[in-house]
Amino acid sequence: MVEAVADIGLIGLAVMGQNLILNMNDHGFVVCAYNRTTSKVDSFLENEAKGTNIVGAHSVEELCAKLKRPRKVMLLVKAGSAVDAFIDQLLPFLEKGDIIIDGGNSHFPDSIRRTKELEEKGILFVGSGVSGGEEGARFGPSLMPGGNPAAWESIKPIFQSIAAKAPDGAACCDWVGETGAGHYVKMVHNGIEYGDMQLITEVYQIMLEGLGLTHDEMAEVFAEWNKGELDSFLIEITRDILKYKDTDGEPLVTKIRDTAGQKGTGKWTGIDSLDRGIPVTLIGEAVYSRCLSSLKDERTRASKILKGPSPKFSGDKKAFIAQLGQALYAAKIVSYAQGYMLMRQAAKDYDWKLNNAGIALMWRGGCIIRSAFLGKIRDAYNNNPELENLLFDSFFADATAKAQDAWRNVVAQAVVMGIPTPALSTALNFYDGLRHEMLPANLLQAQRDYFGAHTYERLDAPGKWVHTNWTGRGGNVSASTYDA
Ligand code: 2AM
Repeated sequence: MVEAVADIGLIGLAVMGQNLILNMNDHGFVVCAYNRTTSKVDSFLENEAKGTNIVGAHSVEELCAKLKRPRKVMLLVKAGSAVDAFIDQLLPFLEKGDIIIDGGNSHFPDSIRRTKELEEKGILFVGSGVSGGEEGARFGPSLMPGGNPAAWESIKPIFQSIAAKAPDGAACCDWVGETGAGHYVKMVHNGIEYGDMQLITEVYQIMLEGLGLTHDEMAEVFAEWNKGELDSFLIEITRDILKYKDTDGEPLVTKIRDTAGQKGTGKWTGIDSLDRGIPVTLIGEAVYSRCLSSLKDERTRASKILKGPSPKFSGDKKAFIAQLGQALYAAKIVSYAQGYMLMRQAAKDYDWKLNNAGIALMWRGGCIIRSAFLGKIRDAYNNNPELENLLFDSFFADATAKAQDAWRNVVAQAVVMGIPTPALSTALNFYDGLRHEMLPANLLQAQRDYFGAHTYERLDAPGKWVHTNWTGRGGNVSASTYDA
């Protein structure tokens, strides 16, 4: 009879899995490690895990036998069929009330499905976003668990002790919501990361081409920004990157080919926003900007054919740099507001009770988008859990109001100089669109009714759909039964 000694089992001994195990061990939990290729279990126990309380298993059966009840098994394997395969292998050795946690990069619809399928079998499934890379996994990741809420009490002590801590000491891990909510929120997190990075690169291009600053001067600007409301991991690493010199003393960043890669989670967020009809324009522009960057050969040809203005700024540089910081801040607020709009809609669509303040806290530390600013978002949702839009919170409404003159000037100057600012400007366009009670969609509806008899709703008769015979020709029949 194998003794049930372990608090949790972990399957998947790639770097993320190994580091999470070591992190759990540091916090006093006994972990049982297993991997498809079992030689990795032995090598892990003999090397990285030597001298720790970590135990190993050479089969799924042995793993389950070594777990205290309710059993908790965390998967850190390749997303997709490997997760389903392990779930199938585990089921014969689990009992009702046992917990399976998927900490991989799964797409949220899979987590919705797995939660439901396993619930029918009495097994509690958790799909958890894990952010912070290898370093985060080892010393404190941001953890975003969602799924079957009945699992939370059992896994909470482990998750909250291994998670990153915000500066106030709070764990960057809380229950996100039901079924696929954890992986959904992780997806939106990644999309927001795309947006934050894109905004910083636009500001960099303006400082480089428009203001003609050196990389060391720019590093100083970022260092200054990192002391204020923009204080964040991405601003901090940008400062360090700008200062970093190649062997010849030139800034290394200038030697990097300007084509951005992507793994697809930003794209998932963009596609999801289109599916849900929520204008997450900044992340969309961030994804498209990476696409445009990768058309390097075409851009090289275009640079010789297409004309533009001279990108030289004439004016008070110091004042303009301060305005750049304001523009960056305001656009970032819009980006998070859009991300929260998307999560709000998904919560409606899937009937999730999303923990909005908790989400900001989970992103506050441990992950790439960690920033001081997320503390303010948490405050906004703590003050009003039903907040319709982040921009309606008085702190953020005031912040955007204060920043907007600078923001408008930055976008205007960039347009005049011919420097692209897709994210900074789409954020401003969204802001202006949102604050217009009347948009020109009345004309658009008229056009649709004109050419396709799609009907329109009158402002003075809400709910009443009418068709106008705009030309005097044709009939009065509306197109409610067909789409032209
Ligand atoms: P391996 O060491 O046996 O390849 C990251 O790739 C982790 O996912 C590794 O632990 C790897 O196990 C595991 N993994 C990848 N594909 C898998 C599959 N189809 N079935 C089981 N484990 C898999």
